[in-house]
This record gives sequence, structure tokens and C-alpha cells, in this order.
Amino acid sequence: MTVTKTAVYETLTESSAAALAVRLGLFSSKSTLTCREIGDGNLNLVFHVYDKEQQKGLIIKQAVPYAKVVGESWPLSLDRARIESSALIRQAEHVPHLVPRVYYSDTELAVTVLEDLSHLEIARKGLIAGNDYPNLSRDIGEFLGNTLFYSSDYALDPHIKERLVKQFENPDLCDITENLVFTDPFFDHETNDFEEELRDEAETIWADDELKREAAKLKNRFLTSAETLIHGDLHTGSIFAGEKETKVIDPEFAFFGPIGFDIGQFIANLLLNALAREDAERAPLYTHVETVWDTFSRTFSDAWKKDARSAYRNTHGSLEETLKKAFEDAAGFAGCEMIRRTIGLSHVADLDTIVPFARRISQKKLALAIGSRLIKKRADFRSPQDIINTFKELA
Ligand code: SR1
Ligand code: MG
Repeated sequence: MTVTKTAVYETLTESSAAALAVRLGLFSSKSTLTCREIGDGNLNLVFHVYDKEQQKGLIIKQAVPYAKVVGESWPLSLDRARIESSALIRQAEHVPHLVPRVYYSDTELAVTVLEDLSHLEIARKGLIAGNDYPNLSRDIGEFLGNTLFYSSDYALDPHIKERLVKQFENPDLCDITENLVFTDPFFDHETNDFEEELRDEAETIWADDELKREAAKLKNRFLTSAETLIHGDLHTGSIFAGEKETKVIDPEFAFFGPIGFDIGQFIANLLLNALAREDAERAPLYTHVETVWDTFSRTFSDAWKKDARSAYRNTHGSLEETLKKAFEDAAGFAGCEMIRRTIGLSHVADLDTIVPFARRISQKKLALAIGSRLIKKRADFRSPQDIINTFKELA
């Protein structure tokens, strides 16, 4: 993998992206390439470059200097491309089979060239279509157990950790999460986005002092707990899945944050998908919620017993307390994510495509009720079954 600095930033087009791939020597100048811009996310351009004759493709991802979802009125640092490629490289040290390969990155052009994963599908799309991906939660649990342990103080020399914390300072993207996940949905804020039929529920949230206080505590955990390098945006749209393979993509929100954040976001998005399904189709989602936590905690614990620094490894109860706090946080973060994806900016297709409209509204009301309960009662939760029971009780 090469990291380069070119002279000037310019936005790529389909033809300049293909030309860049040739210039980098990733395709021969004689090959006949097709290139399509396929980005459907909120922030970046994504080009799929393909050589039909060689049956070989790759992805060129480029950050643009604003949030694509809003437009140029929302400027955003290009540094997220550096964060993303650095995070992918670090994750690959521990779980190379669960992340795309990085072929090249250029911090000035804000470009990352990545393995083509088009034989897989975005997990959110597949889950909405009714695919259950039996390995999904085991793979995500393994990803989380390894990446979250090996970048934490439990594993790292303090000087190295301090250097990494600086390397992964990510103020612009953390600011997005701080506002969109932890603040705006809990107040009558202009970024919020919801159907008029949900106004009573939104106003109930805005008037609920206990809920707002608990969400503020979770925001404070997010802001101040530099426990480990987290993915930072681990919803089901950041995961490619297939029958046998899982790849975690898009870690541009990575920074040193609380261990429970990624786990909570993943669980929230499973629950949002469960709300979009009929009762009889929900069991695989419940299994995923249990499996992701069980696999995460087993992987994290095994790594701890093998590689934790002695002060932690030899302190009775330290691992158990760390996991308990991570679980409590995860439940609360899941609640914030459920509320945010329902009345805040940037919804999820799982809920937004429910038909008929009346059911969409009733399921969104449930998402708000479940999210609120997870935030308020998180300290009482001990296991994924407690989250599932809350979901079943309310939904
Ligand atoms: C303005 S960005 C909106 C959302 O898109 C990303 O995927 C993150 O979830 C972010 O909060
Ligand atoms: Mg993304």
C-alpha cells in the first residue's frame, strides 16, 4: 500500500477516476475500463472501476469538502480520507479477513483505493430484502472484540496509545455525531426530520428532562472516554455481507471513543430492521443481537487473558467491570441511535420504506419508545436478552 501526497485537490469524475487507476499502475493503459460513480452515502464520491476482459475491479473513494447529503453549505474537512485509510490499515492488523484491502491512499486528493466488494451486498439492503446472513453477527463480534481490545489502554503501551489518539483526532466527524446522535433529536432543532404524524412523540421527547439528561450523559461518555479506536459509524450500511463473508467498511468516523459505541450502533440498526419485519420474521435479528455481544465479549476476554498489560490482567474483576460498563453504554448508545434514525437527520431505509404509511408511523413510534427505554434503563441491563425483552415488551 502506498500513501502519497499530490499537489492539488480536485474532484474526480468518472473519466479522471479511471485515468487515476491507470496512472497508479492498477490497470494497464491498454485495458478497456468502465467507471461508474456509485456513491449512495451521505459524504463521499465512490467510483467503481472495472476491466471486463480481466474481470478485475476496484473502488476509488474520494471525500468532497462538504457533506454531500446537505450540500456545499455544510463544509467538512477532507482529513476523513486519511482517517479512513489509517483505520482500515490498523484494523487489518487484527482482522484482515473482515475489512477491505487498501491498495493506495492519497491525503491531498482525499482518495482511498479499495478492494472491490461488489460480489457482496450492503447488509442493510439485504436485511430489508429478508436475507438473514447467518455469519453477520459472529463476524461483527469478532471484528469488535479484536479491534476494540487491541487499540485500548488494556493492550497498548501508554505512549503508543497517546500517539494514536492524536493521529485519530477527528473533530469534524465527531461533531456530526455529537450533534446528530446525541443532541439535535432531543431538542426542537432545525436538523430534525420527521413526519407530522410523529410530532406529538417528538414533543414528548423534547419535554422529557430525564431522557435528555441521560442522553447528555451518554454524549459526555462519547466525548470524554478515549478508551479505544472505534469505527464510529457501525450501522448496517457500513457492512458488506454475503452468505459466508462479512466486510466492515467506511471507518471515516473513527476516533478514540467509548468501547460500547460501535456495539450499540450495530444493535440499534438490527432492532430498526426487526421493527420493519413482521413478528414471525424477527427471530434472526434477536439471534444477531445475542451473538454479536457474546462473540464480542468472548473475543475481547480471550485477547485480555492473552495480551492485557499485567496491571489489568492481574486485577481480579477488572475485565468483568470493563464489559459491564461497555454493555450499559452500548444499550444507551443503541437508544440514541434508534431515536436519531427516526426523528433526526439521516434516516434508515428499514423504517422509511415500510408500507403502508400508517404502519410506518406506528413502527417509528415504537422505535422512539424502545430507544427512550434503552437510554433510561441501561444501567439495569446485564445481557442482550434484557434488550430483546424490552423490544418484545414494547413492539
Ligand atoms: C451528515 S452525515 C449523516 C450521517 O451519515 C453517516 O453515515 C453518519 O451516520 C452520519 O451521522
Ligand atoms: Mg458511511
